[in-house]
Amino acid sequence: METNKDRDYLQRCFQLALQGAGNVAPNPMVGAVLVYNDVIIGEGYHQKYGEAHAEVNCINKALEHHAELIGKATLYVSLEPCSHYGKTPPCADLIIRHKIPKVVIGCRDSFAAVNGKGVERLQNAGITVVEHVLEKEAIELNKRFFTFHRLKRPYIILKWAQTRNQIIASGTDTRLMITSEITNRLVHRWRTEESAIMVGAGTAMKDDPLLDNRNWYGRPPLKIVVSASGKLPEGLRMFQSGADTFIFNTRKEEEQNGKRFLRVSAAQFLEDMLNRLYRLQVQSILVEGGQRLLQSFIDAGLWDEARVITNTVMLAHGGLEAPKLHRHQLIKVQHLVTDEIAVYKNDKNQLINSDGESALL
Ligand code: AOF
Ligand code: ZN
Repeated sequence: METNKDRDYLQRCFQLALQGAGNVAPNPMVGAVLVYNDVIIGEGYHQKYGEAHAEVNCINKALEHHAELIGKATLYVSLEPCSHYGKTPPCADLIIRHKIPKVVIGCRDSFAAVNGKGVERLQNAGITVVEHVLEKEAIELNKRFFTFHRLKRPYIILKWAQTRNQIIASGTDTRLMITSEITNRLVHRWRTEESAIMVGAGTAMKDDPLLDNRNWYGRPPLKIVVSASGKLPEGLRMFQSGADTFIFNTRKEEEQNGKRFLRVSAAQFLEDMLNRLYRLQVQSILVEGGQRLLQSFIDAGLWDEARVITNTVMLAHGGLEAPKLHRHQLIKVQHLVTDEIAVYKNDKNQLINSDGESALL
């Protein structure tokens, strides 16, 4: 049976897990705490892709000062401990070796190599496993990871900024700046949290964006441009900065001074592109425009989340209208200076449906 304390300790696991945001993909974010007699004796989280898992860091911390208590403690982990040899050895074996008698987990790991086998291994060793504690929250925490494995494509976040009368761009060749300086920073944070940023060729040329995360701390995301012809001016600012750039096009497959051209079919552009990104382990993308690209993701039902920034400005006429969402659900609204930020989810692709059931179970 789970208790309120179990939920509190798992909440702590979530807080810890989030410290890994932006650094662990395509792995999930995971946090762990070891508790003896209602006192936390060790904490840890998965800090970086390819490095130690949460359980390892947590147990190592406890070993520093409370080694003698580990065999009597309860381990809380936001995700089922792994049972496979990946870049690191199985966490389940480590838990067994340290004779930890009880493990409380948020949700199972849907990665095929684990998926229930971690729990089974612990139980076979006589360990008490309590499951499904704050399960919905645990799934939501790793919405990118679970969507990636369930749908075999990246988690797709659409983002655009619009005026009060839903105009997203000027009708001319000039760039329309809608959001406040502080919202621009937030967008840089969003970029840091995803594996890649994507724009269409029109936006790449009209706005000439740097497509980086210079106003936030963290790893720069991969840059992706969608351009049927694959023809883009050499002088674009995004080509001057560091991170890798992919150009999805229908003509060529080659690599040229740090730019990687990936060829996809014209008839199945989006599907092919997402399939390639899945195979390249790109776990999530932030699609930042333009209007046509955003609308094509929406019309194909290929999106998970939309973040719509609306400013108080009204633009009289001549602008390009914002994309239109179908089958969406408003999740939250937040205000930042003169901007309103609304987050919508795609009704169809929810990991947790409106009855509170998980699509993963
Ligand atoms: C855990 N704890 O903190 C994480 C887990 O290549 P590896 O060894 O890093 O394994 C990656 C897989 O391990 C990843 O796909 C996911 O299934 C699981 N991640 N498991 O027990 C952790 N990050
Ligand atoms: Zn592990």
